[in-house]
Amino acid sequence: MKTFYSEQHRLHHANAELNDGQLMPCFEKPARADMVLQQVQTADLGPVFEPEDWGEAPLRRVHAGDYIDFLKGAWERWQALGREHDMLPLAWPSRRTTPKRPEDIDGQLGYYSFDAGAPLTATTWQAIYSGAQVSVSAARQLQQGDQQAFALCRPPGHHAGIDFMGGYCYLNNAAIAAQYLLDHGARRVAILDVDYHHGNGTQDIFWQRPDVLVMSLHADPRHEFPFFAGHADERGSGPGTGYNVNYPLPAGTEWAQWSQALQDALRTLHGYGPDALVISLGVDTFESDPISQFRLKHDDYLRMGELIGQAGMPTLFVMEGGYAVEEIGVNAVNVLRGAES
Ligand code: Q9C
Ligand code: ZN
Repeated sequence: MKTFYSEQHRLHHANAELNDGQLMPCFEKPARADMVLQQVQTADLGPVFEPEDWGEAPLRRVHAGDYIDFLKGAWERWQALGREHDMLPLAWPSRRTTPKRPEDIDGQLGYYSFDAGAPLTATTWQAIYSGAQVSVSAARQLQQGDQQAFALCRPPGHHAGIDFMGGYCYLNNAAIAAQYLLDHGARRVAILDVDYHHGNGTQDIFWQRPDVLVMSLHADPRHEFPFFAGHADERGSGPGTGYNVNYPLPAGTEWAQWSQALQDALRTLHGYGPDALVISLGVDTFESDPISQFRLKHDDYLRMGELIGQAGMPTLFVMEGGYAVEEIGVNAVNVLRGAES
């Protein structure tokens, strides 16, 4: 299958994140994408292409215009205040407040985020813009008739909602791809999120919509980030009721239990009958991931790919999480090889 990739991901390399009460070097770093690209080449998965530039329109089909404008202009406003370090939010609206958008840049950082896990740097916009172009370019390949394609996006996207960033995510690459497919002939699209964390941003974007079935297998939010979304009783609202399906799983989950949830999701998928499938491909379910608590092994990712491939649908894989940097390439490419077989 074809891989889409842009070197520009390197332009997002933040200094620190808050972990266990301490500022630590970011887990989400450029070496992650390097390892995946290296394994795509080592495993001879197929050719690697630069994305084309589709402009901002596909991003604005999914995200609020004011949010995109904020991301684009944030650094300039920050710098004008004489600040040189990465931008991080420090205040959020709480229950029983009416979140009016503040004028101040610190206020707006909180307004457009749900955590402090998405630092903005001087060149983050260029990196996330190119990541979204990678996703659209790969989606276009499906629309042109390829059965499978791989969008090697970095930073990831599934925690980014209509108008918020968080959890290392800014633009929801998988959602942008799904919307692109709908805008170019698909009647229904399904997103299956296999990242360890709940895809709260994707859930937010399609919450009220029946034209995108969103399914996520993830760590139970009672005990794991993003904490405030991902429960099994969250099923969508209005016309979207029933088109959001969550599979919260306990810490320590191994392939036997994980794959049962996957099989259930695949049955739901067939009942829905979409024209295309988008996989939010996080491999932070790996047994030695430094921030996660599932126990999938290298070979389990081959089985995962096989089961997804057997669904027989045009499938776009979009890279999400995975922080065991040395292993991320092998695990991600195992899914892709399994799907092709
Ligand atoms: N102590 C993705 O995988 N912080 N995002 C966790 C761990 C947030 C993960 C803190 C993790 C976000 C795309
Ligand atoms: Zn994750």
